[in-house]
Amino acid sequence: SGTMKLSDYTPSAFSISDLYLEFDLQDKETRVTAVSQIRKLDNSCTDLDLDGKQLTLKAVWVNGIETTVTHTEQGIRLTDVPDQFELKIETLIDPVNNHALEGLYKSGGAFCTQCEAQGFRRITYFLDRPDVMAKYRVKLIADKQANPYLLANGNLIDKGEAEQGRHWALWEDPFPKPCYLFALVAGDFDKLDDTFTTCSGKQVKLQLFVDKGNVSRGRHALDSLKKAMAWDEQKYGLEYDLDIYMVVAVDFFNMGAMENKGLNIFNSKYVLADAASATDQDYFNIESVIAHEYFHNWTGNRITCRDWFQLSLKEGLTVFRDQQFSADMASAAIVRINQVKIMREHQFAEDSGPMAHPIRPSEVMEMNNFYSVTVYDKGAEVIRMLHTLLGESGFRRGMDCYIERHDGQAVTCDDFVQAMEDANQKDLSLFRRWYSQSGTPVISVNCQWHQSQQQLRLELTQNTAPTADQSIKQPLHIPVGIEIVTLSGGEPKISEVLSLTEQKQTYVFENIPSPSTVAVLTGFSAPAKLNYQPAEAELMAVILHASDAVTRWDASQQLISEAIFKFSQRDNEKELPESLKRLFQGLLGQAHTEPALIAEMLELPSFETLSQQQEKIDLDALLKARKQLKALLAVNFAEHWRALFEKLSNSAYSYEQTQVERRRLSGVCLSYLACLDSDESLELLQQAYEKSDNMTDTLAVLKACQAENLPLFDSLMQDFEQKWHDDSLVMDKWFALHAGRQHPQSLSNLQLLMAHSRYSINNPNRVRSVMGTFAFYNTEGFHRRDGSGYKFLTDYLLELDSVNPQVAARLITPMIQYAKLDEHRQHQIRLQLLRLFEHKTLSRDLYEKVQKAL
Ligand code: BAL
Ligand code: ZN
Repeated sequence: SGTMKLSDYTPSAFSISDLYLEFDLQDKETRVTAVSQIRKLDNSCTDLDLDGKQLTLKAVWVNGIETTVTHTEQGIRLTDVPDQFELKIETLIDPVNNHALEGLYKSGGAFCTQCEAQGFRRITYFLDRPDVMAKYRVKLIADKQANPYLLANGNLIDKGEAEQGRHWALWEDPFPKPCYLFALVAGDFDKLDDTFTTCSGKQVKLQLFVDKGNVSRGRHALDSLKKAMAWDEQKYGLEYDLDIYMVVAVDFFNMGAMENKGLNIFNSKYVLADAASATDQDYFNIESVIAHEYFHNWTGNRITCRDWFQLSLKEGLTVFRDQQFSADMASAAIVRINQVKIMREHQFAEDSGPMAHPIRPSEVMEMNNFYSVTVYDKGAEVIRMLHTLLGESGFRRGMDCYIERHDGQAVTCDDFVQAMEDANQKDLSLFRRWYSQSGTPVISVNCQWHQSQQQLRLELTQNTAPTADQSIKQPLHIPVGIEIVTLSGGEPKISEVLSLTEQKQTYVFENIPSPSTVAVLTGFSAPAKLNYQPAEAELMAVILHASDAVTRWDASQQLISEAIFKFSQRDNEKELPESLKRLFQGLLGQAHTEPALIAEMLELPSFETLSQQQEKIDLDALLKARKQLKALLAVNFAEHWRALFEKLSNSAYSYEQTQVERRRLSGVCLSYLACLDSDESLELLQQAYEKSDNMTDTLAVLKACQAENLPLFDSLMQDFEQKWHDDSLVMDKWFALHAGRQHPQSLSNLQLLMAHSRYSINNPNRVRSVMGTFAFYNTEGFHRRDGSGYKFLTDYLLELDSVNPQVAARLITPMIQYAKLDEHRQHQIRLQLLRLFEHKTLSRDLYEKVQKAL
């Protein structure tokens, strides 16, 4: 029902060159007047169909003459329209009661908008599709006292006073844009001002709007913006194109942020930071999201998508660009490791579940469901592979060609690959399959060193299992990074990228005189899984001697994973394997040299990552095994954790790389120390909490106590709540810590959280911190054998779906990815999915997922 297909795309029969919008902003009854200049492109077409949703239509005029229209499923139809005409439409909308947070709504005291993907149709009747690009003029009229700031895209060209304490502002955006990039904001804020001088000497005004009283928390975002602007000029030669760039932080927002032309709207979580209230991770995320939205100005806004199936054209590319930026700002290896974790924990799960789709989906019921980790993160991996295959300068040539060729257009993923191909005279026809084929390829590795021939033979076989959306799979063009490492650590060291294009290929490396092994898929050179079990000694050699940090991390994670899997197959394992003893001994010994990398290597792979390595999981055994191993490592190295922790204390907080790395490692030490059931370690945790001058260290203590369910957790959390109960963003951390806690009463705890005065089902950040954390990360609680965790989520989804379907559809993810679980749990889940399925008024968002999961 209502499925859209990529293959059904047809160009619009009408174009709209100019749009004048007037908003008479009132809480419950905002009057919107839209005047479009329309031209018929397809002369055989007599009727004009416009999209519209939840609008009250007042009147329609064609060339000044009032006209009647018919209402359709999608909106309205005008029949027998002229070849060229002015269309004026007046509608009423209700921002205060818009809790779906799409279109125009109120966030706290401010009016704001979210139009991507299809929110503009909730503002006026329009051709709500990205290939219809118009020039906008926007007039806002509102009460002056409540809304001293009236903002829209582009440049402010006029303003004035109106009757009854109202005022108005007129904005003009010189660049034609699709309606999903339209934005307005009206409200009262504190403002931070800055300027950026572009490479051609143009002065750009930068303005950051935050809730009153939050000025001191906006500095980091503004500094990040300037870094991003400079980076895009230097790296890609891309300069900002308007005289003003505005960022507004709002508290009610479905996504992270939105790249509206010249007027970004952000979830306040990705803007506000200071040492006391934000963690290092928050600082990192802010820098990365600010950059992401800024980079969209070229990859997304100047060149946009022809249709929504092409979403990865702008998102995959822009995520790749923000990853490159982050790697340049911080530690490249750590940034990469964290991206690999996201792929393995979330994208692999999506690709093997009922919502599997290629990075360019071919069928969509609800577009909001395709703002996915596949389109974004796998999309970025596909761009990264192009970068690997073409090299830094080849990729830049391709980007230059893409921008020169398509500036001002709405294009396809294929246009992008074509530009890369043409700029480099390289055949990418096989590579294009990454855009149309879903699923995670598995690369099986057979590696043998032959002493007599001094040869290393490597046989690679690729295979992609059928996915829910596609049964037949073909070989892909996979760049496979390899590093040959001698077991002794001596020469030769060989690193290269192999181009695997067939199902099976053999590679022979000559002149390898000593016993050697090979690390495969180094740097996560492709979004693939490996079927490869090197011997322990080989993994150890890679961990010790490989030149690439990500490769060393990966090998250590594999060694640890195998120990966990072995533990999970036996009952009460009490002995730490020798290999792990040696690994941890070695890592702890060199911890001071690369603290962040060592922190990553010392941390056990997550439950989600472990699950993705197995066909079927014994959830209880796997959780238990992971815990047992952690406890053994804690006890075995108790003195090391303590000594290392003491050495890592920092001076006064600053968000600066060496400090960040030390805090990261110190947090890992705490997580092991919390496993030691001793007065001494409790004392240490308590002191660490009291001594902390920043949120990173504070949260590390709380997380450590939470993970081990220490009684200390309760008293610290009470203290934390007293200190922060007026600060919603910090309270989200408090909510998440409680919601993620394993506890026999975890469900009644959730109920208490949702009755808390700071909780609101209308705020997506609150919902995500409580129900999101529970469903995604409280594995014990959510997957209780009696099914009560599934029922709890389902009850909540039924309520949330009528408020905010987009957020509801995100929260259901852990419940539809159930194929690896035991039969009993699968059955419990299906019962709940059926309840949803039979619900009469289920949103399209949830319906699409539930129906595919059943
Ligand atoms: N375009 C939606 C938010 C983002 O990806 O930037
Ligand atoms: Zn984006």
